[in-house]
Amino acid sequence: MEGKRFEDIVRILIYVQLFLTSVCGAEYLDVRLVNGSNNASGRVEVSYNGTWGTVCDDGWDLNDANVVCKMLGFFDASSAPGMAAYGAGYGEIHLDEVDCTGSESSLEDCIKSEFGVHNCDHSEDAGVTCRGTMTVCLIFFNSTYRY
Ligand SMILES: [Ca+2]
Ligand SMILES: [Ca+2]
Repeated sequence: MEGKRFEDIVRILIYVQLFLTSVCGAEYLDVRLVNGSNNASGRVEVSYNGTWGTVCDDGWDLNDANVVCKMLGFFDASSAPGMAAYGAGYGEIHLDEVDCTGSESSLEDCIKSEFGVHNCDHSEDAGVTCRGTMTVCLIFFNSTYRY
């Protein structure tokens, strides 16, 4: 009886985790927004091999921005400014020619260049403005992925 109840609880927790992962877009590629006026906007940076780098604005549009915002626990994006709208980054440019449909749960799942392959400079860094905080997702991220 005790063992059965424990199994049920574990099963429910696994379902909850799977549900939140699909709804919230939790993924393993780390993404952050830099230099925005709040935590919902900024220059898009992704971590690859332990190094933060930027994303080129070639082909950057709202579909791509939607994926970034979902990864961060927001509902979607309201804009996808390019041309270093949130300031030019430095160091690596990790991604170029990003071509998401908008339904992917991670930039990794989108059509795009190989990491580090690009014809850009930092004056073309991509940005996003996100909207619609999904509180349940933020709690989930904070407890599962961020710390
Ligand atoms: Ca695109
Ligand atoms: Ca390009």
